[in-house]
Amino acid sequence: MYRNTFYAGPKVAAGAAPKYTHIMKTSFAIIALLILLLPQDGLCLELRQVELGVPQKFKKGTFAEKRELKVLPGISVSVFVSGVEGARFMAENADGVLFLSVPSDGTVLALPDRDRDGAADEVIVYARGLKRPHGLAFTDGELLVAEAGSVAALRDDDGDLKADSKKVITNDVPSGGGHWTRTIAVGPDKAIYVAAGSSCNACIEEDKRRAAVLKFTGQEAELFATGLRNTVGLEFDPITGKLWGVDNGTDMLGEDIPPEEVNLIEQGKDYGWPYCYGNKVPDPQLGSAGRCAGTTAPEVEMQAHSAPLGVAFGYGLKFPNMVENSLLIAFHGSWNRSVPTGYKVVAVPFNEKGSPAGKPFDVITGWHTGKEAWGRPVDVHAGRDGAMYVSDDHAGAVYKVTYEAPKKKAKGKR
Ligand SMILES: [Ca+2]
Ligand SMILES: [Ca+2]
Repeated sequence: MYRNTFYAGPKVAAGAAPKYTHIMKTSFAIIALLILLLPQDGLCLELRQVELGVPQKFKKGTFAEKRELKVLPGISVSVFVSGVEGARFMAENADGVLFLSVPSDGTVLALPDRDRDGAADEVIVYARGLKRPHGLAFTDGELLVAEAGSVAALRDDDGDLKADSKKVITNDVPSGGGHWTRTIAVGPDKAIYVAAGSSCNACIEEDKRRAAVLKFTGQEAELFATGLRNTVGLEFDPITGKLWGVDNGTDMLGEDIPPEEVNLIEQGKDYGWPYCYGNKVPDPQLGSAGRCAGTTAPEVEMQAHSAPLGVAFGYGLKFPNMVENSLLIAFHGSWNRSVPTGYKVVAVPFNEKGSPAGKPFDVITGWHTGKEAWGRPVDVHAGRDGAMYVSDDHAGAVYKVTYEAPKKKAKGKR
């Protein structure tokens, strides 16, 4: 459904009638000019099937057999680490070492690739005994970890990639049932922002800290934004300093409603849940047009039940402009839909002003074969090395995604 039509230009020209009027000539000139004005990398958005690269040491379990993905032309995907079942969120330290949370194990892992061969050399337990550690963020050399009920700062003083101290920043983070993941982002103001999803599918929360983004400048939570059923991916645009998040819509309303949302998350705003979804649409049970008028609509609506989790701005990636200048989103995939959807990485193109500037388009798909899912993307990270990293809690892996421009076809062919 996200089939992008940005490059429909040449098709329009090919299908035109042979009688060229002046107007048509002008149109052709404009189309030709538009084609010339396309970004240099003129990205073809048709996906191609590629084999997943699997280093010998990871050829077991899910990766014992040949696996394929569909990717934008020029993209390669390989296993960076495997055997990390329940792999969730990622962060990278100043030395380019990738960190990974495994909430089901209570651990945060460090995954150094010292020989830079594109695969983690070893899996080091950076910290253990944590309470469902999920969101990670580095700030001033410390690793902030969002746990169920708290945010802690972990520090490795001797550089062995094992934490030596843990300091609790706040205990004013709601724990409890329902959407348990806590994600975290550090603002340009140095404040800590934590997303806490709802305790239920659709209900009126007693704890105001649920279904909200909380802001911490000290130990006490401040309600920053509300009406966010389950915002998981949360990221500041490093250029504009604005906060963006993806929200998971209510289940059981239908196959294609409500849309999953990309929201520009701003102070004091109400994003609707449980009363409204999408662009101020009243929830059939709880909502009303009056109640919805004061809510903030999403910036981008996406396929219902895709389950968007981690997000990352692509700035700095060694990828085509359209991917680099985008908000990348990992879709975990549906459960509340007869035909599965999601199970992929998409990009929402952003313009120079830092606003979404087009429909989301697929970057990598294929973890769901149509019969079964052998993997489920969770988080996406734009590496300092220009590569993209994608975690997968089902296959228990992190993938490294790289790009090399496809060789141009020789002229005169076709
Ligand atoms: Ca390595
Ligand atoms: Ca240490």
